[in-house]
Parts: sequence; structure tokens; C-alpha cells
Amino acid sequence: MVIYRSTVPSVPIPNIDLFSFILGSNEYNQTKDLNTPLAIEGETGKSLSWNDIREQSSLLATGWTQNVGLKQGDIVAVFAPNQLDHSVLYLSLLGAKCTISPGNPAYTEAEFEHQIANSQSTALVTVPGLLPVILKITDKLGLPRSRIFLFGDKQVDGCRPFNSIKGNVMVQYPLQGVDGYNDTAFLSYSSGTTGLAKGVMLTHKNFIAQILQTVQAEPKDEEPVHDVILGFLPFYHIYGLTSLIFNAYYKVTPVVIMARYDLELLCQLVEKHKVTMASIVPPVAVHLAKSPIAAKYDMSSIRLLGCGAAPLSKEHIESLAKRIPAKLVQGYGMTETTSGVISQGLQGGVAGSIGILSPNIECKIVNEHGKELGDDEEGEFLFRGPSIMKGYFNNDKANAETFTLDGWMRTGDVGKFDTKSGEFFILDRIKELIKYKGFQVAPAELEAILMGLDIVADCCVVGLYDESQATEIPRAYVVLQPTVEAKIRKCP
Ligand code: 4UW
Repeated sequence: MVIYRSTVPSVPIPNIDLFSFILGSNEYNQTKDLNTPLAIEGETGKSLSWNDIREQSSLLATGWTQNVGLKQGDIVAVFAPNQLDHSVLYLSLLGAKCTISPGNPAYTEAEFEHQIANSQSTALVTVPGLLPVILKITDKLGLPRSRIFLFGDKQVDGCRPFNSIKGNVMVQYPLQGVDGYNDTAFLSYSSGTTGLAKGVMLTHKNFIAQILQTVQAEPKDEEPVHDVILGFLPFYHIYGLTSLIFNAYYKVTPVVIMARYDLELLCQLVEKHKVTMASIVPPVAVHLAKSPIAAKYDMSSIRLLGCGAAPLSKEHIESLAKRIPAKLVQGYGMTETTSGVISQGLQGGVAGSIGILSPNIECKIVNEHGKELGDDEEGEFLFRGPSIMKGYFNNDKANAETFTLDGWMRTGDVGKFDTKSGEFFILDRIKELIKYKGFQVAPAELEAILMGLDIVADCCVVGLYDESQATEIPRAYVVLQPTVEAKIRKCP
């Protein structure tokens, strides 16, 4: 049996809470100017420095406890497009020893309701534009408006801006009474290998491991670079949450925040802020490579593009390189692995590979009967290590299906370890999941909508890959009710 381990030495993970880990002193924040812009709102240029974020999140942490009455372990749902003070909100809730359940602001009403009810959230933060739909749900579920908070500075329909509840003393860290190894920092939603979205319990340790593993894998002998990151990946999704908030702020790297993806604005911001790094997904790579918009701008400041969340073909990699001569590194991760576990790293890798294992992470590859396979053999990836989730929230069945008895987590992704290059490749997906532009689409959810229609007797939704856009697109196969079928047949 082969257990793959990283070629990079392991790194110890301290038992501390994530709030204190990010805000406590480290090798980066001891040497950088903490009063310069760190979070920069792309459209307005408004910004927050590391010191602003530290002070505001610490005051707000006290406010959540003293002025709102949130208690350790309370779950707070957050639905919003990327905001300037998203990091302040997240850190403040961690400072108040709460668990954050971030969700997609583009959800439908049913999806919002599923997450709010399933997570058992006792408070919620959103933007005024989403209030009408959120209030319909929270009123129904009995979550009072005194527990619904808003980004911005306006009170709307009895819901307060969260900035108004700041306390007047800063919370002291390290926090007392938080078990970083076991307590859940984020309850993110993912459909995993089957069915509807489930709460993924990610501990403080999972995030700290993810950050330290990433830092550990970086080349040590390079001159320090003053990077600026472009941040359009959503802060609710694990890829954006780790790369644009926790990893960036741990290393005090400025992030230019975009509320949503827009190619022209993206290019303008790259030019204006001399962006050096961006985390992207395959459809964005295709846009950047092919769109005449991108050709109008100077993108030469970009030195590094990280791409993941779905496969990117060699052809697309080559056409992007012609337009942006930056290093493109591919990575692979899941919500359940707290982001990247295999990555080409800054040193790059073979085109089309996903790279090498992160330190601390173990991988094995098995066939459909669970038999362990060896080098160059294709099978399902299983992982073990400190950034792998604690489990699904209140879902023994899914946990039993996902974890083996000796603690390996199944991924539903098929790949191999290629001996020639020494790198991993991802080749297929055997789980019920469609990736549309990097976003999760659960076939079960679309099937449930179709089954709700009177004319549908049965259906099945699958993802078909569209090479031109580098994304899967859902396709439904439907069996109509016999009466409808008969009517159609009668049509001339
Ligand atoms: N190639 C093919 C890939 C790839 C992939 C993921 O929505 P989730 O749960 O999570 C993500 C996370 C992506 C990510 C995080 C950190 C990181 O460094 C990185 O690389 C730059 C990417 O998307 O979906 C997880 C599922 O997405 C597929 C795969 O099926 C996985 O189970 N996936 N990365 N490079 N497929």
C-alpha cells in the first residue's frame, strides 16, 4: 500500500484560536508597516489598515458579547457579496468565540432557508439588498430582527448595522476557553459527494494548518516581494476565504477587493494598483486569455496566478501565457479540506498537473472497492491531516459515508500520482457534483426543482463540460408524465 506524503517537511500546528493566531505577532506583521492599506475597496479606493482591522474587530468582538448577547459556540450566518469590512466581521465573530456560517449571496430563497435552518444560526449578517428575502425566512423561522445585522451604516426594517454594536474595550487575546483543535470556526456549506448542501465543520486548527502549510511550502531563499492581491473570489467560499482573508492577512499582504467578478473592472484595478497576484478559476483564465477587453490593459505587474476549483486544460494554460506572461500555478482543494491540499506551489509544475501534496497531508488512492492503488494508477483520492474537516454538522450518515474507520476522508475525485513528473493529476469526478464556473451546483437540488413540476415524472441532472468556457454546464434529462408525453406525441 502506498501512502503519499509531502516532500516538504511537516510543520507543527499550535493549539490556539484563529482570531489570536491572525492578530498575534508573527514574522510578517513584526516587520511590515501596519498602518498602510491592507483591505482596499476596488471601486471606491476606501481602505482599512492591519491596525484598523485589528482594532475594529476587537471592539466589535466585545460588542457581540456585551451588546447583543452572543455566546460562545453561537452560529452566525453571513450572506453578502465581498465587502471592505468582511474581514472585520469574520474576525470579530471569532473574537466573540462564535462560529461563522458563510453562504452564497446569490442563493435562491430555498437555499438561504436550508442553510439558516440547517446551521441553527441564532444571528445573521447581510446587506440591505438581500433583506426582503432574508426577512421572509427569518420571520418564518422566528429569528428576531434584533438578531439580524447589516453591512453599511443604515438601519433598515428594524435591523441594525453591525458597526453600531461595537463595544468600548478591545477583547484580549489569546482567547480563553477556546479549544482550537476541536471548536468549529466556520460552518461552510458544501454538497460533498452526494445530496444537498451540508454544514462542513472547519475548526480553528483546520485554518491555522492551512495557513502554516502554505507558508511552509513556499521557497525560503527568495527575496521578499511586495505583493498586491486581487480579490474577486467570494469571501464565503473556501478558496476566497483562505487566500484573500486569512492567508493574506497573516502575511500582511494588501488585497484589492471586488464585490463581484467583472473583467473590465478587474483589468482597471490590476493597472491602477499594480496587482502582482490573483487567485482565479478556469473560466476567468479563458476570459483573460481571449477577451479583447483584457488586451486593452497593462497586465504586466502580475507575477503569479493561482488557478483551481475546476480543471484547466493545457491549451487554455498556453493561450493565457501568451497574453499574461505570469507564472500560473494550479492547485486542488475542497471546502472539506479547508482549501488547497495539492498545489504546484510557487515553483510551478508540469502543465495540467495539480502539483505536490501540502506538508502534513497524507493521500492514498483507492479503486471502487476501496483497494489501495499504487503509482500511476487511477483511483479516488483520500486525505488525512490537520486541515481536513472535523465532519459534517449533525449528519452521522454523511460522516459514515465520507470517513473510513481509520480516519481517511473520501473526496469523490479521481486522479493519480505520476511517477515521471512526481506530481498528482486530477482526471475525473465520481461524486454527484457539478462545478459551474468554480461554484458548486448540487444535481440533487436541480432534480428536486424539476420533480416539483407537475409535468415531470422523473429526471436526472448531469454536468457537461464546455471547453470554450472551461466550465461544466448542468443538463437535465427528463421523463415526462405519461399524459403530457401523450399530448406531445399527438402534436403534428
Ligand atoms: N481541478 C479539478 C482542480 C480542482 C478541482 C477543485 O467548492 P469546493 O468545495 O472547493 C473548491 C476549492 C478550490 C481550491 C481551493 C484552494 C486552492 O488552493 C485551490 O487551488 C488554487 C483550489 O473548489 O469544490 C471542491 C471540488 O472542486 C473540484 C473537485 O471536484 C473538488 O472536490 N476541484 N480544484 N484544480 N477539479
